[in-house]
Amino acid sequence: MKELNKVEFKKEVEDYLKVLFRKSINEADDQQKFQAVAYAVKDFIVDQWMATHRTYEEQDVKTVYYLSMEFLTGRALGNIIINLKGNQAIKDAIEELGMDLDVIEDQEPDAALGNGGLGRLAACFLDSLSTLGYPAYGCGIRYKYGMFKQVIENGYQLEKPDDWLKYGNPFEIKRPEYAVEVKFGGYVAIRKDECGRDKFVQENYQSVRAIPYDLPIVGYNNNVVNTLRIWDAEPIDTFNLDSFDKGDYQKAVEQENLARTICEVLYPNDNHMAGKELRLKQQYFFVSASIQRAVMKYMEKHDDIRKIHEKVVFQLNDTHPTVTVAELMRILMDEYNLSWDEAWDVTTKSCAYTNHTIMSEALEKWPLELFSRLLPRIYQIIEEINRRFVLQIQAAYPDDNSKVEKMAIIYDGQVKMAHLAIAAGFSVNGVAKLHTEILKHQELKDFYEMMPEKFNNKTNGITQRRFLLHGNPLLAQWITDKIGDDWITNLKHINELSVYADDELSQKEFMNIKYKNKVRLAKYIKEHNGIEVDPRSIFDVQVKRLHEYKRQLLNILHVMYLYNKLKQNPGMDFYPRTFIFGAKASAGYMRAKSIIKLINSVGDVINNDASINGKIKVVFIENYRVSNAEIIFAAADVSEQISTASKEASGTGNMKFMLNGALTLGTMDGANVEIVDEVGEENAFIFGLSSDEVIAYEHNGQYNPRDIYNSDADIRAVLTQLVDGTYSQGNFEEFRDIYNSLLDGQGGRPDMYFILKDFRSYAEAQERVEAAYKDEKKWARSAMLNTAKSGKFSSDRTIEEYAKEIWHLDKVKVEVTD
Ligand code: 26W
Repeated sequence: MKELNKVEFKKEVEDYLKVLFRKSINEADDQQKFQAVAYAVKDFIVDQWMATHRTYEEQDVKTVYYLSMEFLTGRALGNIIINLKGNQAIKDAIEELGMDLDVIEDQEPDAALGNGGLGRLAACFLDSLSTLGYPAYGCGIRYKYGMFKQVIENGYQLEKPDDWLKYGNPFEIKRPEYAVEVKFGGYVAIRKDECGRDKFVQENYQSVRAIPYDLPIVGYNNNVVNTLRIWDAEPIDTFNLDSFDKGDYQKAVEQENLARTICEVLYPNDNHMAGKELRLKQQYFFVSASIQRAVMKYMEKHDDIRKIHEKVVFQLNDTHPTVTVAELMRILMDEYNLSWDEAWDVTTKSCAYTNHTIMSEALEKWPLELFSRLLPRIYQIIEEINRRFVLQIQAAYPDDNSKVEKMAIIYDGQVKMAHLAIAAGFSVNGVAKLHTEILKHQELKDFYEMMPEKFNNKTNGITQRRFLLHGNPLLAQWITDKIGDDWITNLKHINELSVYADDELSQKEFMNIKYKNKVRLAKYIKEHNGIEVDPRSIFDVQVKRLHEYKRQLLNILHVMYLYNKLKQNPGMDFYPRTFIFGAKASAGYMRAKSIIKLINSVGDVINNDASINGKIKVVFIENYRVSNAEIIFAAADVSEQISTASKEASGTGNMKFMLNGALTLGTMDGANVEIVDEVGEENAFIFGLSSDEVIAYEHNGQYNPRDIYNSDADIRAVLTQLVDGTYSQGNFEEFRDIYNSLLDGQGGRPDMYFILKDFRSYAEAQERVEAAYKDEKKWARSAMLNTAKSGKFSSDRTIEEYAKEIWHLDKVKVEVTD
């Protein structure tokens, strides 16, 4: 690794301030200083970036293209610095320039090009790919506005635009030389080519120019810099007089508008398919651009397109990029003259699909009318894929007509993207053991029975470099002092901490670091919420997207229940607790927004009730995002992972908490199951229905929350408080919808997510949490063991599995020559 030279670096920062802003250090503001530092860092990595790509070309490596609508990368500067092992040199340089690295890092807006789990997973995967030395491109969209900024006003969520590119992005490089054209609409005509063959050509279409921007993904201490390539759209030509003459004025305007709108904004829906035309345009836009470029790049160095799968593999991050299948077929047949069978052979050897959710409202299905109008050639190809797939189903199940109904790609007037991905992909994976089992035996049962060899599990992971080394520097240093720094690139080593779990001095040190991190978070909360919280209280944290299945409602109902108990019995034995929430609700998800309001309203009442002596505090952290997540995970005692069993595919927040020494309070859902396997049930708090029980109730309809309401006075009291104005200043209607959802269900099933059913079990688990926390040594031991046993949950492990079992990639070593 090239060493970072402090003196040179300082000069670079000063030069950039001059060149970019015509300012000296003393005149520049913090944002300008951040920009100058970022450019200086980019300067340093660009040699490695070039060397990486030179090495890839020389060795003619196989490359994975990770196609994703979302990359929730967060801030880049701090992460790049730690991956360069340049923390100290850069910190010193910056200090000598009279600046503070934390302040500089704080100037960078989060790149929030994602909603939640799926987008953040993609970002962790890129970090691991580079650190492990695997050749990879991330392919996505350069949204002008990322995930909205959440502002809480009066307890309500408001959405503000996230203008993350306002000051420009110092890390990106625009690559107009790689621009490609992407076509929409029109019709498909059959024309003769120069050799007299029939050709399918799209005519009378509208098109845009896709322009890539490259972002560096820096591996840890290994010279490897992969590329995250995000596409922007520009109008194909500027308005020319020709169009006027031809009377195409209208079309020229429409094309301009198309280019302007495609990359405007990230859809802020998590686990909910809205079915908007613009969303399908976004999908085809970035897929077509990425696949065109991948094919061109391959053909620059090879001559037989029939072998592209030997050098290229496309991983589809959920169904969002599934048009890849048809786009690749189109390019192979229409542009490279492959026959259907040849093209299908290549396509089915190069596409693999990851499923991230079983929530039925998340499944992507597009109306035929919309799909065929927007993507006429792609639609033709999907029709033919479907026709052949249906024949295959019929051949496999000649006596069972229901199979076609359940498995066809086109059915009921819709294109079913998951079915397309499964039919064409060579691999279908779930993201945690339990999730994969549910896919195989419930949701995708028919597909599994027909094509069992495609199905496999890849349990998710997270990068310890961002979520421990960067986010929790005190703990990171302590761990390194104890066991050395191998854990940074091989998290299995963190298990060596286990021997310290019973050592009282180590326990004290560990909890002392936790305390300091709680003080850091308390300061953040004071500054951002104006609420005073006691760092000695239990920090009980639930941060994730707001969704009914994630059951933030169970958490806050339990807070209401505890508060009632405390009011009834002020002298009761009660360990002070701070309940911390952070969650964005999709802008149109009314019930989710109402739950945010409830959390804030409950907080207002409880936090201002002097009679309980601050024993309970409720904090809603505004605008939860990657940058404040790092601070939150480091400070948590209790990790709330309380989804209705079977609904959370994996969860990844659960792993970040564990890594930072929080104890999981959770259901046997998603990766929680594997967390408990690793750390032991005695070091977690498990409660609630199992996934089998939930699924059984869903089938037999035998659950009636009214029975619980009628028989349990405490629950009844809490529910009544939703509609008697206790938390809404006398407004009985404010939380009526939440109340109804639990008891009436309005068309759907009442209490679909089994909140009342799991309530008692949850409350009892919470009692175990309190009892455990009171035993300081025992808690410290459990907390340390959580960190020690988190080795499995590194995204490095996950990526090794993908690389070996799905992608078949080789690792590359990169040398930088000056
Ligand atoms: C079409 C609308 C839409 C948008 C986003 C549907 C589905 C999604 C994502 C697949 C939702 C998502 O982020 N799923 C989460 O993926 C994580 C990474 O695998 C898992 O850890 C979470 O359990 C899962 O909810």
